[in-house]
Amino acid sequence: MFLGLDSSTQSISALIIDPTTGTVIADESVNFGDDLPQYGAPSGFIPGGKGGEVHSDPLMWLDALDLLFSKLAEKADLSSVSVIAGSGQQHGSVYLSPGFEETVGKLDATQGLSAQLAATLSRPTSPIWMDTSTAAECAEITASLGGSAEVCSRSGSVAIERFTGPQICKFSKTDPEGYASTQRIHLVSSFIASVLAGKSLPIDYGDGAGMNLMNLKDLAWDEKLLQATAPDLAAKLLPPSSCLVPQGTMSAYFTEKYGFSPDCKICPFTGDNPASLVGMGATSPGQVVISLGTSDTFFAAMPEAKTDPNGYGHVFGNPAGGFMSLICFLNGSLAREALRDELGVDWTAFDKDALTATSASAGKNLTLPFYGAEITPRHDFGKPVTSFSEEASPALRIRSLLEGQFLNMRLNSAWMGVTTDRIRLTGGASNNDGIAQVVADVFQAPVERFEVVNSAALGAALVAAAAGGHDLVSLQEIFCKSAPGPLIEPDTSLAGKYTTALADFGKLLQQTIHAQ
Ligand code: XUL
Repeated sequence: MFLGLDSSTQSISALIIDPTTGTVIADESVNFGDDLPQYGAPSGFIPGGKGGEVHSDPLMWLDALDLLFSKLAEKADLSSVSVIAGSGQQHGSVYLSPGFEETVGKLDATQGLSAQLAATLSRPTSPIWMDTSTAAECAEITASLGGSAEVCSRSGSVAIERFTGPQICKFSKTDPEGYASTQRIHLVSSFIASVLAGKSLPIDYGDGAGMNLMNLKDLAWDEKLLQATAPDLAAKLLPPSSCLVPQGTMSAYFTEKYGFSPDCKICPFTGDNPASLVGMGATSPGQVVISLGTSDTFFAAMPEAKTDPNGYGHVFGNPAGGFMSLICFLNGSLAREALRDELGVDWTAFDKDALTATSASAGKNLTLPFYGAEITPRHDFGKPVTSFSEEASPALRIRSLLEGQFLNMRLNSAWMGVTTDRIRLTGGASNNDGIAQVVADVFQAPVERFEVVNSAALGAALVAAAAGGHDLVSLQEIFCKSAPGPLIEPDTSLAGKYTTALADFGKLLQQTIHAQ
């Protein structure tokens, strides 16, 4: 059996699969806020951070790991787990003193993890992906590399506040002593993997690409980026590695305490987005995942490392090999809800019948669907911009907003150079037939609904099974099932209209950005 673990912002989850029967044997989760209220982090991070700082307590993650395994041991025989793989919320970092390496290798199973490892933290808290406090460091790194384009072409992203490099840079400047006493820097993912293995395991290519430090060409730490970020940084990082190759075995602490086998192998952990790519069955180029949530995200596999010339999208390693993109759109459900409220309608106005009634106008009326600041494209629009009069009927305005959202997605994912063969749609709004049809029509690709509750933990379990000799693509065919219901086919008669609309949308976008 194979175990996948995901350490996310609000919880840590584990899922055990049996690939021979294609079943999930057990799954368990610990919610940081509910199960560990003593940390005062109801949403998984320490509230009240100043100047955009968002940190978490790594000891909370350790207590959660103990709790998770004690619950899981009641449900399953953990001695039959042969490989563990995992993922973590991306970008978050853990800072460790020289004592870590020694302590983590000889933990006492009669005590807890947090009590024994607390003294090995050289920084008591960990900045996580929600942190936006490093604008100055991003500017510095960008300037020393000679511009955003250079940072992006090397690392896969322009310098981004939440990415680990700028966070490390800030720590080294604000607490030089704390930084100097740091022997090892881990991501959330590699920290958890290292605790399991009882020794530091490397950061993987998937999560490593979310640091503004790894060069996509050779998958190694980039000398110039390291130098621009902080002194002696190379020595604090292990060389990046594939998450498919186990690099350790379960430490005695876990074998004694929870009954794992000493032969249980541990893979380097990856990021939650790369793991989700696996859990959504989308590691082969052509399969695109669109998640419709508060913000919308678009992620997809790419055979080679291409980077977004505009610097909006990110490139991470694909656990199956090659690369993946992750593109976030802030104006997702928030924009759909804003229009719904503005028009005083309910979601039935977004239904398939309501939208089909206006399909003759497909692509005719353009809306830049941004109710405030957007990151793709990076601009504060203030309010939506339309190419038509505000008097347009509610039905036309809804069609136009949705088309605008997905034209923007199509436009800003074109740099990947991958043909969209099939879209896997997930997240709250994916249940809406009207919205799903507009996605299919704008992209001219069939849409499949996907309901995976914890795609990162499932993806990690599949990585563990692949590391144990199973074929990753076959595993995805077995475990990554679409929701019941037919495939939503695109209306191919609209293809030409959307090609024209895409060009017009791009022009309106440029005009608006330059005029504002
Ligand atoms: C990706 C990102 C988030 C975290 C959430 O760049 O910041 O998706 O990985 O866990």
